[in-house]
Amino acid sequence: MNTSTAVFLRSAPDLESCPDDDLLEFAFAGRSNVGKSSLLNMLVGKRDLAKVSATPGHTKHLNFFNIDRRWRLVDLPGYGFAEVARKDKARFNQGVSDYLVNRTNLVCVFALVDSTLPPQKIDLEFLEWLVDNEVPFVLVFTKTDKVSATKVQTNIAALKERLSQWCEKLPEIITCSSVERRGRKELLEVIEQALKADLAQAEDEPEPTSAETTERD
Ligand SMILES: Nc1nc2c(ncn2[C@@H]2O[C@H](COP(=O)(O)OP(=O)(O)O)[C@@H](O)[C@H]2O)c(=O)[nH]1
Ligand SMILES: [Mg+2]
Repeated sequence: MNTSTAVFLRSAPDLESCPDDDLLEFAFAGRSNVGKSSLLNMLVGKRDLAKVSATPGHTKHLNFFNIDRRWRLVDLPGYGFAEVARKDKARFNQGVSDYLVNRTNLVCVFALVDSTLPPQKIDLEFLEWLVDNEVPFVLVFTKTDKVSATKVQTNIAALKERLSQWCEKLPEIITCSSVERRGRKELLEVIEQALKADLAQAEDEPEPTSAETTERD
C-alpha cells in the first residue's frame, strides 16, 4: 500500500473534541522523543506534517491526520514529561487514556519503544496498561539506525521477556528507523490488512431493508 495525500485535520485535548468517528484510526503512542512524529512523517512521505520536535513534551494534544480521505493517523501526546505521575495512575493524560479505551473507530495503537535502550519502567507500565485495558497494539522499535543490530535484538529480547510475564500472546513487533526509512512497508501492511478486514466485514453485513427499519421503529 502507498499513501498519496495526508492532511492535518484537527488537534484535540480530549475525547469529546475528537473529529467524527467515520474513519478508522491508527494511533502512535510512546514516550516523548521516542520518534512518533518522525515515524508518522516517514509513513506518509512528508517531512514536516507532524511537528518533529527536539524538545521533549512539546505536543500535548491528540493530532489527527486524514490519509487519502480513507483513514486516519493520530499522533498522541508523549507520556513521561507532560504529565506528572501519580502512584496509582497511568503516566499519561486523561484525554489520551479516554481516547485509547473509548474511541470506537480506533483500530490499533502503534506503541513506540526506543530500540537503543533496555526495557524502561515507563514503557513497561504503559504496555501493561494497554494489555489490562484490552487495547490492541503493535510494538514498534524506533531509531534502529543509532545502534548495532545486535544491540537492537538484545533490547527487543529483553522487552519480550518482560512482556511475556503478563501478556499471554506477544504482540506483533516491527523495527523502524525514520532516518533510514526502515519499517515503513511493515507499518503500512498492518494498516492495509486492517482496512481490508473492515471492508470485508462491512460487505458481510446486509443493509437493513426498509421493512426491517420500520419494524424496529
Ligand atoms: N537517529 C534517529 N533519530 C530519530 C529517529 N526518529 C526520530 N529521531 C529524532 O529523535 C527526536 C525526537 O523525534 P520526534 O519524532 O519529535 O519524537 P516524538 O516526541 O515522539 O514525536 C528528534 O530529534 C528526531 O530527529 C530515527 O529513526 N533515528
Ligand atoms: Mg511528536
